[in-house]
Amino acid sequence: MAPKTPRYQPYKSPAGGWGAAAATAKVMLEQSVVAKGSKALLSMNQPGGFKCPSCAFPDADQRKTLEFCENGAKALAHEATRARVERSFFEAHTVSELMEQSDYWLEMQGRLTEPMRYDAGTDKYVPCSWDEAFALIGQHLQALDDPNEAEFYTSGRTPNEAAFLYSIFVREFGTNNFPDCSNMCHEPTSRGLPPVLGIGKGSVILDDFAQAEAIFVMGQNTGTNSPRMMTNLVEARKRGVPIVAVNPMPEKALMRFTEPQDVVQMATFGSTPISSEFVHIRIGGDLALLKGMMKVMFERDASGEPVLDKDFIAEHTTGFEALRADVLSQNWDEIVAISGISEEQIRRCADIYIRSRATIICYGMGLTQHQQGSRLIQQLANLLLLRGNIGKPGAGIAPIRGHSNVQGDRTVGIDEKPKPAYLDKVREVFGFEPPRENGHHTVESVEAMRAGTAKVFIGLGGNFVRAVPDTAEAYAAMSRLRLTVGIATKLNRGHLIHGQDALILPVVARSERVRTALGEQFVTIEDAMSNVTASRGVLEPAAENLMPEVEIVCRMAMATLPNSKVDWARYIDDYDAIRDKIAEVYPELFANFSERIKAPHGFHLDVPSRRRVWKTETGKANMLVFEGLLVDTPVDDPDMLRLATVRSHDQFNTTIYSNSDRYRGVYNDRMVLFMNEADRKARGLEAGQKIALETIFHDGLERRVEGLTVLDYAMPPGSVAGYYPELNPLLPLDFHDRISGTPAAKSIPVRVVASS
Ligand SMILES: Nc1nc2c(c(=O)[nH]1)N[C@H]1C(S)=C(S)[C@@H](COP(=O)(O)OP(=O)(O)OC[C@H]3O[C@@H](n4cnc5c(=O)[nH]c(N)nc54)[C@H](O)[C@@H]3O)O[C@H]1N2
Ligand SMILES: Nc1nc2c(c(=O)[nH]1)N[C@H]1C(S)=C(S)[C@@H](COP(=O)(O)OP(=O)(O)OC[C@H]3O[C@@H](n4cnc5c(=O)[nH]c(N)nc54)[C@H](O)[C@@H]3O)O[C@H]1N2
Ligand SMILES: [Mo]
Repeated sequence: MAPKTPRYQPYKSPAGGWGAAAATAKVMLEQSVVAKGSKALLSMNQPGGFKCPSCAFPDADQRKTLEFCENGAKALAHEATRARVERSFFEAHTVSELMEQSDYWLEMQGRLTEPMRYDAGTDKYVPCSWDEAFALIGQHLQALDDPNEAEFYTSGRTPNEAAFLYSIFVREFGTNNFPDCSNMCHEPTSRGLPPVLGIGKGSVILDDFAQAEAIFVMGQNTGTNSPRMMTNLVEARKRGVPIVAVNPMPEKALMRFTEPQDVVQMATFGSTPISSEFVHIRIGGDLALLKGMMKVMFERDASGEPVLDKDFIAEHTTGFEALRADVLSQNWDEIVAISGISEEQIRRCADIYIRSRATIICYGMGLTQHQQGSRLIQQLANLLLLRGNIGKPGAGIAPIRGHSNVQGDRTVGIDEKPKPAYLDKVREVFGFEPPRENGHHTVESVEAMRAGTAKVFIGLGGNFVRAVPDTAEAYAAMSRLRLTVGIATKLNRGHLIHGQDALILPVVARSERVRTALGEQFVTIEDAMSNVTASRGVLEPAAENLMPEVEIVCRMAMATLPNSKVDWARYIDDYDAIRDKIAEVYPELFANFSERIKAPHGFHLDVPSRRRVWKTETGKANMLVFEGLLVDTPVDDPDMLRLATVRSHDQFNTTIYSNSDRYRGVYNDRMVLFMNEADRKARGLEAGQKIALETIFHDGLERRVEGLTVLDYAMPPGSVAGYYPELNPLLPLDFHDRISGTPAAKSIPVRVVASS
């Protein structure tokens, strides 16, 4: 494939619309799946069909006959692709040769077809039998001196049934080392919210969007990363609901959107303006904005206006006085300087918030991926609590999760810090003693690999080494392991960075049928609004020799734990039996799981904060104080820029669908840096010039990425953006939120240096 010429040209049309329709058709053609893909799309997110493998946004009960978006279609087309990676492919390329190829190229080779084992003699992956693969895993795990020398990663596409069994297998084996993609994602939600609201999940359901009187979308690129949510935003705007978008990038779909499924709008080239208020925040400025809004509220309250929900505050919360004192002690000059937002606009945002009787705040990685991400989310909750906006119709906190089942995986046991009550249940239900000490989250697992204390890595999905910070060090650390295992649909970099022994184990994908000795099985997933639904693939598996993830987990367990107390053989075939065990371990959430899941749209897991029941130590919602206005440690360097690493419109995390990002006007290039014109000129740079970036960090390690093209873009001063994962070499492993362990991928302190 000859590289196409880069082109930079602002996108003039509204987001969505014919551009989205055309992109959907294009990807179906590219992957040669027009007929098969179109048929599958009809079943996507419909009762009896499968759940979209892309994002975690819920589907509507009664909305549309088609319930998918452009990016869901891309995810499906890439999963259903005709391209295959067969043994002849591995025969033709050494692993070192494959390392020279781009992530995009690797992705485009297609679906994995059979288990492969690394052969050091030839530096190639060679075919192996499933029995051989599991025996190798068993041998390596049994040979460890301590079960804590193994790291068991999960990526959020894994369904509940496989994730639950994996959590049981790993605990019976003897460790809580569960690094998870969530550790890089919404962990600040999972760890930050429980002390405040008693649960680390959102309190909103889809129906709330129809009743909201104001919606804030903070640090989230809706039109790209959860496009089905655009329907809710469009509906809200048509009702005249104000939408406030808070983002350092003027993301296209947050400005204007054409609903591809709105026949009239499509035919008339119409569109709906989305944000009524665009808040062009500086990177890391959200805490100052939130405190500014609260300050306005406290000031207006002091002058006798009824802007606070005092009954709610008195009955349901603690910490109000301390919060007020902290917020009132902040001064406007600093609030304005740090947020980059004028006092006038902050007052306007506060006014929108005060006028609304029911407000939803949605947020994404722009808020979580900061050094104080968890505490920032806590302040967002405070803002909602001040007007009783949790636990009433049309209001609430809405973390927009990433992977389609990332929330479910956590619910069913993928947790490196398990609660004693849960461990007691596991012991009671399965009859073994699970380990009690905390295990590793993602950053800690990389640290263990670097230190040489980790010896085995098993990746249930995902592309760990490409997703984590400090790419080069992570590669080196992974390469020292004794065994690496990638359980995957597609070939990725994580399979090329391998231990002394290495396996690639290909799985049946979400859109494909799972057949066992007991007939066709289905799996379940939990969306970002706590709905659990069934997912039944409709396509034939991509190859004969693929294995369902559930079976892979069971067979790893059988090979590793010959004296296991768990009836693994049964679960290979009977997914209802797995669900019965989930119900036993989580009686409050999953009682009668096998029955309730039969409802066409599944069921909603209880979220106590929706009922204004606070499972905190005080039994109330606790307004916690976070002093100051900074979510990232200040850097004393006048040249410093804050770099946010973001997703393009044409990627799913480390999977690159194309090298273009049409809404941001970038074609055939991912090595770009979005920069404010004044910042560029101040550095004496020309637009289009190639530069390098260097991280400003205190550990003495040089972190540099070469060959980035500077593009003039409407970024706030001092804020720049570029693409993940290409810029991960700039993200220091130690640059993370201490509460959640989440790398601060949105606020890397960098400086521009000449490209060598
Ligand atoms: N098509 C597609 N869908 C996806 C994914 C994908 O890669 N592709 N990934 C999935 C996953 S795992 C996740 S977690 C989600 C991610 O979805 P998002 O949360 O939308 O993730 P990002 O694209 O990383 O960036 C979010 C936004 O944060 C903004 N931002 C950066 N810094 C700041 C800041 O300091 N303050 C504020 N307010 N905003 C800031 C960026 O400009 C960007 O618009 O999407 C999921 N869905
Ligand atoms: N700098 C920077 N780093 C980041 C982020 C950022 O914004 N900036 N975002 C972080 C976030 S939010 C996340 S969630 C992580 C993502 O980290 P991961 O979840 O580890 O990465 P993905 O790219 O989603 O994983 C893609 C791979 O999953 C495999 N796969 C796909 N479908 C299936 C399936 O059904 N089953 C199995 N077993 N495998 C499958 C395919 O082989 C594919 O190559 O990255 C994090 N890293
Ligand atoms: Mo994520």
